[in-house]
Amino acid sequence: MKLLNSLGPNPRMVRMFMAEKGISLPLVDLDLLGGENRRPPYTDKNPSGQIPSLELDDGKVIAETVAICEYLEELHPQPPLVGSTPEQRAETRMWTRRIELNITEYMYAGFRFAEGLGLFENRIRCLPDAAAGMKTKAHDGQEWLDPMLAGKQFICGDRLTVADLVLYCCVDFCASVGQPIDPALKNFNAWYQRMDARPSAQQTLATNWKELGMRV
Ligand SMILES: N[C@@H](CCC(=O)N[C@@H](CS)C(=O)NCC(=O)O)C(=O)O
Repeated sequence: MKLLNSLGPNPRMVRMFMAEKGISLPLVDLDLLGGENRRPPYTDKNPSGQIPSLELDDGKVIAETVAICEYLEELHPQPPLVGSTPEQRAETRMWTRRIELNITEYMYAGFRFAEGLGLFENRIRCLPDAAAGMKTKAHDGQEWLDPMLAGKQFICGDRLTVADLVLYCCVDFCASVGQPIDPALKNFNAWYQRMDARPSAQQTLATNWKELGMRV
């Protein structure tokens, strides 16, 4: 089994999940900036043309970060980052979906339609006029989340989960490319600082991120 990997917050999220669990897998690096992910043979494996993917020993390919993490959790249940009871798993999935639908998808679209336009305009349909609105929607989602983080270590209370990793990797990246964290969101900022201090966050950050100008 190997992880098809590259620069970027989504591959970083899976690597951070693996680091938290102590899972080590061979990494195969693809040239995202050069568009290797948008042509065969990669698109024969993952037709969405996005990275990461997990290639199993029998050649099957699992794509989508959260699906990859769920699969890895089934193979390596400890420490649980989805959950060890039906209730915990449901709570994690509820929050992961809320985070993706209300925050991270808007943040990524805001980036792709603005600062990332040069990279994305020939890959996907980009709507530059919508960029500011996407960022506003992302901010609305963060503002909605902020009071619910009060008094909590993590999104699911005292349990670190994949929902935290999805949000952290996106926020950390986007803050470095034009979507700074609003200082008014006190709980959100404190949560971000706690996540950023984790060894897994530091271990998965590209050593040349400053040179690249983005936290990937
Ligand atoms: N929904 C996908 C998103 C993956 C994604 O957006 N990956 C980015 C890297 S962070 C990518 O492949 N970007 C290059 C491209 O889209 O061409 C997932 O969860 O795996």
